[in-house]
Amino acid sequence: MSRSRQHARGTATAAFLLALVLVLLVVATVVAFALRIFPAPAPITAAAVLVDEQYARTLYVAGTVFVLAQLGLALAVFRFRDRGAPARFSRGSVTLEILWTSITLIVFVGLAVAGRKAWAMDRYTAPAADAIQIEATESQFVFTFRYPGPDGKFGRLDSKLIDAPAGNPLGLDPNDPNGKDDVVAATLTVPVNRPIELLLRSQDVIHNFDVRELRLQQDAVPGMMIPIHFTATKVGDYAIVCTQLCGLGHNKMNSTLHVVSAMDYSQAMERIR
Ligand SMILES: [Cu+2]
Repeated sequence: MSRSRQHARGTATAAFLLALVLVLLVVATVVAFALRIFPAPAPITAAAVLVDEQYARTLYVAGTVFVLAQLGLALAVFRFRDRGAPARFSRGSVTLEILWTSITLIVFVGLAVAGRKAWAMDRYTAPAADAIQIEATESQFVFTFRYPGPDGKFGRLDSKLIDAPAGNPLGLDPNDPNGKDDVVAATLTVPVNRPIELLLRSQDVIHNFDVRELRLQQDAVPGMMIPIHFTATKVGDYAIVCTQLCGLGHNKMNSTLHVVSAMDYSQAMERIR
């Protein structure tokens, strides 16, 4: 047997094994996603349902491309293996380059267009006129929520008055009548099926407000007041976490979103007042 024949047989095994590993990785990945081993918690807003639909669309498109590309790679690894002949150089194909670049462009623009409603509902649509305004202030490493009270007006804040140990973590000005009825709480309580406008602030570094069930995530930036809005449609307790690495205590920075009935909401407001 000539040396080149031995060589050809040897690379056939190696190429086959490499192609097989690729196919097995693809199968394992598809199975892991199909079985939904780590499912996201059920969405609790109409906007979150749209976000999930967009996620599924993106996953199916990207998943199909992934499977085709990896199987194509496995095929190429085996088919164009070393057969002992000198390698040929190819300059590629301009037609193919134009074709797959155009397809990629169409797919990406198409996905963006399909997801525009989900994005607009969260980001471009103003909150309903009767939305309840609640302020969310983040600091290392706590969330502090403030309700404007019966007058519907937030009192003035003064950073010089901030004194958490003395019970004034936000620096509420005691001389401002608008602030007299403001309610400050460590957790966020909202009535079910009511639009909520959350005003995000930060006292120190960049933090984040994230509730998985709302499919809503927004940074809180010092010096800015960033409004977000949502309407929770399911009573329950949901974790609020900070998803910006904001310091040593970041991993402990969390709070709870209580979505309660209208009656429980007014009772909760009475209790913390
Ligand atoms: Cu944080």
